Amino acid sequence: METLSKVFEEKYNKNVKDCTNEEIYHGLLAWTKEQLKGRGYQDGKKKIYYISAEFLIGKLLSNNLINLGVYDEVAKYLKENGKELSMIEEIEPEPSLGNGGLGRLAACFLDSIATLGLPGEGIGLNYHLGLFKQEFKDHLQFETPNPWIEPESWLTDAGISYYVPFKGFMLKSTLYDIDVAGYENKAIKLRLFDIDIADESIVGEGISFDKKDLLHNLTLFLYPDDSDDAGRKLRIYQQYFMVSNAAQLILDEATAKGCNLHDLADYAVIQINDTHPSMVIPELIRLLTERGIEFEEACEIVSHVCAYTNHTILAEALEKWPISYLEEVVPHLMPIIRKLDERIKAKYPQENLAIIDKNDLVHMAHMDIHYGFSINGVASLHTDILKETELHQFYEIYPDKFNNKTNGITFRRWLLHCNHPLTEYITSMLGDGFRKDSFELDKMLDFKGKQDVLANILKIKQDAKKRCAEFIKANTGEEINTHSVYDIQIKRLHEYKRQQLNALYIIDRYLKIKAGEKPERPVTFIFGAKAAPAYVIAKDIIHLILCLQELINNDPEVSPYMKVVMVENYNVSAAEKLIPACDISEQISLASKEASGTGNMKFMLNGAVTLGTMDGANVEISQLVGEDNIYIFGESSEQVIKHYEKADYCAKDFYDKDERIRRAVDFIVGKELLGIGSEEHLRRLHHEIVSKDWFMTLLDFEDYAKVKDQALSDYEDRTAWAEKMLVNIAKAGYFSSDRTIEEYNRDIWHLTPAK
Ligand code: NBG
Repeated sequence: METLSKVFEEKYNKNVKDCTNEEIYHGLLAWTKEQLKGRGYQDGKKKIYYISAEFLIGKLLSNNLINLGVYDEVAKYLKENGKELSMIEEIEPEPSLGNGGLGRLAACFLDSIATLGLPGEGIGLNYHLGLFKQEFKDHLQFETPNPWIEPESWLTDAGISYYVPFKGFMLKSTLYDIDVAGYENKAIKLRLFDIDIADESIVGEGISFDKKDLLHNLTLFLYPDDSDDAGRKLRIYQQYFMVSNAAQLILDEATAKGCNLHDLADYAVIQINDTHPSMVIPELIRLLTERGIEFEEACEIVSHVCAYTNHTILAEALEKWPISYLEEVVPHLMPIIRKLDERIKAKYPQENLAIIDKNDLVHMAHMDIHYGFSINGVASLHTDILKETELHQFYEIYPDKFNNKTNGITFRRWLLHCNHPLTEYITSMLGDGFRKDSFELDKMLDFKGKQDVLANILKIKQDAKKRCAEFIKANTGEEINTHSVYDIQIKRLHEYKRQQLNALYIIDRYLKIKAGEKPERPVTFIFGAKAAPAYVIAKDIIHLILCLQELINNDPEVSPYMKVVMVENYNVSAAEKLIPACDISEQISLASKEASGTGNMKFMLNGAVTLGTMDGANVEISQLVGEDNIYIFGESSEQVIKHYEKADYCAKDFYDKDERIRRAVDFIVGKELLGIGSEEHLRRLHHEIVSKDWFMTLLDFEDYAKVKDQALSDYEDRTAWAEKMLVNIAKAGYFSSDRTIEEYNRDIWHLTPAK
């Protein structure tokens, strides 16, 4: 800790004892960056380039200290000097460079790539103001900028620039790097491209700005509102800026290592994370042909370099860009995309395989599948659905390209960092082998039935609930009962994830309590979610939850038995505080719609029991823990897919014939909530649920309520519940992102790990 002490002396001319927490944070930041550099970087002939529009990295200080193996030492040193590392962590701003699972997965993957010693880097954009910061006012979501880049930050100017051509102008990039330490291993880089002339002062009220002012807005926000043409075009500008920089960097790095371009696949493999980076395919072909390679060969080369991951079957996320947009933004790519399409049409004339369809839309995923060598889904059920339904026509012509890579999470952040007491307890039971080999957690099963162990697990959960209650108090102002059941649903707000189903259950329970049915133990229903700024119904659902929070928590007849809290500005840091405290993990998407889910894995690892549908990775969780240790409800994905095919689901039928459902749904527009909230929002949501309900909330309501009641009643047998917690923790080993990345490497990337 001598070098660290020196930092404070040199930087502030002070002893650490006399530094403020801000000064200590900045001192630690500088010191940690030095340590990271000192570690060196993973290297090798061939490298994985993980290109992603999102990297939801979270705060970095503690994680870096853990991966550098100095966390305990630093914490101790600070404590001896009267300082608390956990307070210092609070000072770090959290970058919001992602929406949800897709971006967080990318961050977990970087941690695992580094930990496994694989040469690689992440490539994305340096959004100055992130996604947005969420604020609640009048029970509604408002968006404000979320600046995170301070004069001293984790970013380092890499001294690398490229020119990116657009129609009529060029933009010069600047590259910033963030080092990502492997756990007890060398580092890799997250490389974020930016423009120097980005100008935050063009942002007006909320997050509004001139979407056409490209010279100044290009890297301000992640996914600007795509509800209008200007917003959608800005997205294409961003995507092309990202991949053109990436392609130039990749070719430069490869040639510097001796690549002659013909053998690019020996030097580089690109993972295309959803369709946002798909233009890297025509861009690489363009750059290769500029450097003298024939078009046909360029196609061949690129087809051996690019691999595509699909993260959703929702049509809205499978990007299809009108030719006219691409002509306007990147006209130089269009001739290439047309040729790529003609080559396919010559071989496969079927319309549903085309890159350019008859409405002049360019299907980005189709381009990835034809011109990539691998396509993977992110959980076993999801991959099956891609093969059998969603992308079946492609599976028929390219069966060998399809493979599954069930998602994972980094245990360094989602156990070691966010739950020190549980980590220490597991270590005391098993030793610390599980930190590197997550499957060792399985050995916890040997402690099944051991009363002292079960009691300790319950105690650790109880302490986590106390800490979480403090966080909730600070965030929402609400006091919650730490002996209540913590039932948590935290994830992006989307109708398919069905936060509205949870809300209907809450209403149903409220009505029962009002009618005199007093439950044995209180429940706290905890939500956290951002809604996309232009997603009207998602915002209406937030409105409903916030109105319920107000109504229920202020009703002295009901609030002793239940409370509702919606955490404001849900982000990675909030997740780290909520997940260790959770009893029941809500994973209630409509079966077939959640590609994988990764929150479900974080919860089980921290000893929560899942209440969920047979969707995404829930299926694999249920297979691993067995039916006694999970609560499954709802229609299966096959049944749901059939409902869609036959178009035979009618929400109104459920509403008409089921009194209980009707009462809960009508409560949305009853006098209690109308007295609190906005009639416009509540009526629109009510109408949506009764007359559309695209994601079949009412179909699963009865079963959901039944199974949830069962879980709540089982919770009362504390020993039996602790046993479920233990099995969930023990079986979480499979969901380490180290396992996922090993599989990517074994089946797709074929890199040699550094020693
Ligand atoms: C999300 C899915 C999740 C999945 C993550 C990571 C998108 C487009 N997809 O189910 O909805 O866990 O990707 O794969 O964000």
